[in-house]
Amino acid sequence: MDDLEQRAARLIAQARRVAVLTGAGVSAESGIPTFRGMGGLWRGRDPLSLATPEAFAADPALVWDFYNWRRRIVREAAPNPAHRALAELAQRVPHLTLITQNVDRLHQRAGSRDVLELHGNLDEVRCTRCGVTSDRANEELPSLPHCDSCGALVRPGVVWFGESLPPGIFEAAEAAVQSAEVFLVVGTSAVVYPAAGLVGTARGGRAAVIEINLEPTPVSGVVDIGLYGKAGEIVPRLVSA
Ligand code: BJW
Ligand code: ZN
Repeated sequence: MDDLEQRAARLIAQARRVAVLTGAGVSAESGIPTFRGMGGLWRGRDPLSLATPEAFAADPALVWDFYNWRRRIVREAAPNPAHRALAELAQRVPHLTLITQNVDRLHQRAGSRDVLELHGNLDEVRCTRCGVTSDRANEELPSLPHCDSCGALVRPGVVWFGESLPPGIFEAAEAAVQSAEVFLVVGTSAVVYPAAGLVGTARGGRAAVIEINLEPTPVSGVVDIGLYGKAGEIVPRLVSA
């Protein structure tokens, strides 16, 4: 552990309130493609262009094929040391709030409880007509899955660009970041709002911000400590120190 990591580990060890924000990078070592960077294309398309209500309206079967492909990857994946270390950290810190942009539920599978899912998850689907939500985890879904209650087309239970976040979730995340002494920002490119804005929220409060990422991001200039390398290596070191 170098000096910076030691400083970060000390801050975490002394904190009573810790907030954590994770992004796709925390699941990369579980074999789940990230959105930007190494993720690349899916059938020649930019994955981000499929994460919109417009794409779903234009070609729901294409968008469902994309989500069904990802549901399969996630089903076959397992939490990695970063997920497990964050679940363990929650046992040690008096108040820890885990906020994630990820839809893969690997934090929950690693043992984290009360995770604030800013962008929904891949397990649930929502009816486009009656709005009923149902859990279809571990199920192989067709290209055009239908609602058990009314028969209309269902959509993935995730948050696409231009859509609002699930009610109350972002407010809870902001409150946790405002009262935190340490805010860990792990494996996110920090370009998608409002999630990325939580770093500004932390700066307005009293939290020391620690970023962990393979490389610097747009928020690196305002964090207190930047640790650059693999989350699956750095996070466990910080937690066990
Ligand atoms: C590693 C690693 C390893 C790799 N170890 N690290 C203010 C300003 C500008 C724009 C807006 C704004 N407010 C709102 C907007 C519009 C928009 C937005 O932010 N656009 C920007 C792109 C400019 N935001 C929205 O539309 C949001 N809604 C909203 O604001 O509602 C209010 C509203 C309504 C109507 C009109 C206007 C406002 C909703 C955003 C929803 C985002 N949805 C997605 C898809 C979810 C479903 C799905 O999974 O398919 O969420 S997009 C995608 O990006 C996904 C992710 O959660 C999100 C963030 O990505 P993330 O997690 O950071 O991943 P990557 O791939 O970007 O980065 C991975 C990182 O890991 C990299 O940095 C690597 O280096 C690192 N890494 N391996 C450590 N081993
Ligand atoms: Zn329905």
